[in-house]
Parts: sequence; C-alpha cells; structure tokens
Amino acid sequence: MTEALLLVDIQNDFLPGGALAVADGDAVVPVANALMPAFEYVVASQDWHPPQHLSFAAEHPGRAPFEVIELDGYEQILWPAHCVQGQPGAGFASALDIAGIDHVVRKGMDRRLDSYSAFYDNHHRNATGLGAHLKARGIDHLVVLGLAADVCVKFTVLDALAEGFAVTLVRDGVRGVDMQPGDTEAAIEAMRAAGAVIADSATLAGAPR
Ligand code: VGL
Ligand code: ZN
Repeated sequence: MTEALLLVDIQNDFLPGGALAVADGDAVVPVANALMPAFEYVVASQDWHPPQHLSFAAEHPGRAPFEVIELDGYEQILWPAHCVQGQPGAGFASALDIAGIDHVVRKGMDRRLDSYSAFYDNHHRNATGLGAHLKARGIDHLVVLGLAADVCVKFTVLDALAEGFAVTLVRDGVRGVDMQPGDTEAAIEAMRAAGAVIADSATLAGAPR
C-alpha cells in the first residue's frame, strides 16, 4: 500500500480564538507536525470561501450561526463567516510545519455550495480533484487528521472510503465542533463503521514503513 497523510482544514479560524473555533483545536498541530516526516506525501485541505459564501449566517438576515436553513432544497447549517479567501483566518495554523506539505486542495469556493469533504462538495455535484490526484500517484491508503472531526474530517473520511481508499483516522489528531454533545464520538463511530481504522499517532509514528 502506498500511503499519504491528509491534513484536513488545520486553519486559524478553526483554532481557539478563530471565527469558528474548535475547542482544543490547536492540539492537532503538534500531532500533524510529528507525523509529517514519516510520510513521503502530505496533502492539506483548506476551506477557502468567497466573502459572501451562503453558508455564512450573515448572508441570511435574521438568522444566527448554527441555525439550520433550507438552501437549494438541502439542509444547510449556518456558520459564522470563516476561512475567507486570502484572510488570516483562512491561513494554515502558524505552528503547522507547512514546509512538509506537498499538495494543497482548496474547497468551498462556490458561493452557493458548501464543501465539507476534501473530495466533493456537499451534494457531490463537483469533485475537487483530490481523488484523481491521489490515484494518479498510486496512493491507496490515507492517514487522516485535522478539523473538525464531526464536520470536514468525517465527510472527507467517508468520501475517501467510498472512493476506495483505505483510511486510518488519527484519533488524537482530531477535535470536533460538538454542536450537540457527543457529535465527535458519533462521527468517529460512523467513520469506524464505514471501514476506517482508528489509531493513535504514537503507534503510527513508531510503526515501520
Ligand atoms: C468546517 C464547518 C464549516 C470544517 C468547514 O472544516 O470542519 N466546518 N466549514
Ligand atoms: Zn467552511
């Protein structure tokens, strides 16, 4: 098997103090930094929204962040404005060792469409190209960590499995939004049930490859 490390949305807006802060989100950064040297190929996804993205509550007068609306016939969670293209909040975490990243995949650029997965937008209308990019390199196993466990990590892992990749989820390398208590644990269980192996970073970094 040819492995790659996939870092999901390790961006300033998802860290404590950011626009869509994930509790303890900065804890994933040292895990990412420790694992990167052990991988020949490292991909990072970046949530990369235009300023008036329709997932932002501010685009819907009278609506507040974390409310759910119907958009184009689908349920859409409204988020605080976050990861706006070119803004500091969209940048990779400053402590992330970006020199170790080989390829960046951006998502969420279509104003009308949200894109939690690094592979497809939320309704699978468009592919980001990540699947083809990895397959062209012979990569068939992804080791995944990042933010947020119960949103973008979950959808990325489920799509990766559906695309035929083997997936290892780094348990100590993810943190979740937990809009409802228990969302993160439920997401991890959903990823496991779909075929992901759940592992601790210490066992991965120490394993022969
Ligand atoms: C994310 C909500 C909205 C994530 C991105 O990276 O998990 N969550 N956009
Ligand atoms: Zn987003």
